[in-house]
Amino acid sequence: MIVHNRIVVISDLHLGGTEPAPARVMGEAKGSRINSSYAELAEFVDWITADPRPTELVLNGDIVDFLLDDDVSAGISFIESPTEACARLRRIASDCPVFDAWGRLVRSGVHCLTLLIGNHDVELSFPAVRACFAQLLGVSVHRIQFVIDGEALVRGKVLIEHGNRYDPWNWVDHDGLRHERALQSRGISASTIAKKARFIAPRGSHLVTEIMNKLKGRYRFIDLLKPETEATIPLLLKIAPALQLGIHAIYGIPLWGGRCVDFFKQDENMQPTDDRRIGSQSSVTELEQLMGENYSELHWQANLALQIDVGGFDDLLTKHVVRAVNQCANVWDDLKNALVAWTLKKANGRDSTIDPKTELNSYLTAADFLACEGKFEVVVFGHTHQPKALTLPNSKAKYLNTGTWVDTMRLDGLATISRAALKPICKDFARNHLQPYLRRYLSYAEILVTTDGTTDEADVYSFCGKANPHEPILSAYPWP
Ligand SMILES: [Mn+2]
Repeated sequence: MIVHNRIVVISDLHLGGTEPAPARVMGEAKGSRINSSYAELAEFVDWITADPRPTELVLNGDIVDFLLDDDVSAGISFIESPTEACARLRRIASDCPVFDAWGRLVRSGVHCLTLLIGNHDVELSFPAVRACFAQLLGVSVHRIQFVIDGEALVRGKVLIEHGNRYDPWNWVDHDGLRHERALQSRGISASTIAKKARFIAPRGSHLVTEIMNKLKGRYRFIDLLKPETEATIPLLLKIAPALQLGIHAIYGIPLWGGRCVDFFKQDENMQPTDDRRIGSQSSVTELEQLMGENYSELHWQANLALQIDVGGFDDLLTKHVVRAVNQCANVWDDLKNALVAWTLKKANGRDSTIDPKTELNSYLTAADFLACEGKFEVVVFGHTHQPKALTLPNSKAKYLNTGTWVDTMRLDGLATISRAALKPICKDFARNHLQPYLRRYLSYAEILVTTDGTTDEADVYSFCGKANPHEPILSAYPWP
């Protein structure tokens, strides 16, 4: 009889924030939570626990979300104090039944739990936060495996990682993070580290805390739309053109600390050529594409600000982003609605990422290269929030993406409908009446590895309740 090790992978749970309350003022949305599937997730974990086959449940990054903040003025892209990060984790767990379910899984003695770090939960790598996580599960920290420092997880011929390593907006400086942790473990405050050596959160994190969180009260759809770069940034610029300089400044973040002055480069296999550097080789072209003709003027202004004051990032944000955010809270009208919708339409028209059989080139190329180099049969990523299952062109290995458990808006239909038909949709967006557009694809990968390391089965499914756990990838919950 062939003995299998069963691996189940989920990612991008983004647990945290407070539950959205019904709007008191028309259109104003309260509550920052984006995952409304807490109960379903707990049911899913209990479904695994009840299975007699020993299973490793892998939480493949962005498990909790330290960037989801109801205090939008805070703008904290990285919680450097372990005490505060623990307090935040406890608050996230306080109304989340999933922590108890994970505890039951580990205490079963049959199954085990492994966590990888993503880009919204880097604080989970802190020793104190790992201990706190285990305490919340009611188990010893030694019974949970934490994969940190940018390592990938390998099980036989299966490679698992979050996937943000191939995303110039969300690449994490794990060396900087490790340095802060080394000090923390000795009880030394991070504030004693020279500014040059400090960990800097990825630019994508700053985009969330400095801009998106601040706009979310007015435009709740902002962090439910994917893909982030291709849809969200053009959309932000349509809502508030004055945000351009702020977005430019955020894109330049790797340069601000004065440490990472060299650009991060990806080789032809989309691998970072030097893991210690951040930035993007293609930053200029990419920004030109996103921002259009005003780019050179912005570039000049931002560089001037940099020369005047290396620590001038806060200033730039205060002057340009905060003002733009305040302005756009008052200038919403039908014309803007239409523009927003047309932007979405364009973004979605270009966007083949909705198809579970296609993947963005950077992830596809990176995964194919990894499979060839390491002779892997299966490569599993998360991060993009788009579930996938396809065969990689060169290696012929399987590529799985575990998608997300957060609420999702897929506006694929907009690409074909008339401008007139867009009007009621725009109105719904303006009023934060999003219920008709929200979908939940509770996706997971299930992989069977034989004792000699080869894979027998590897696929992505949607969980639609214990009675319907193995539904096709894009089956939305609730299952009919
Ligand atoms: Mn991510």
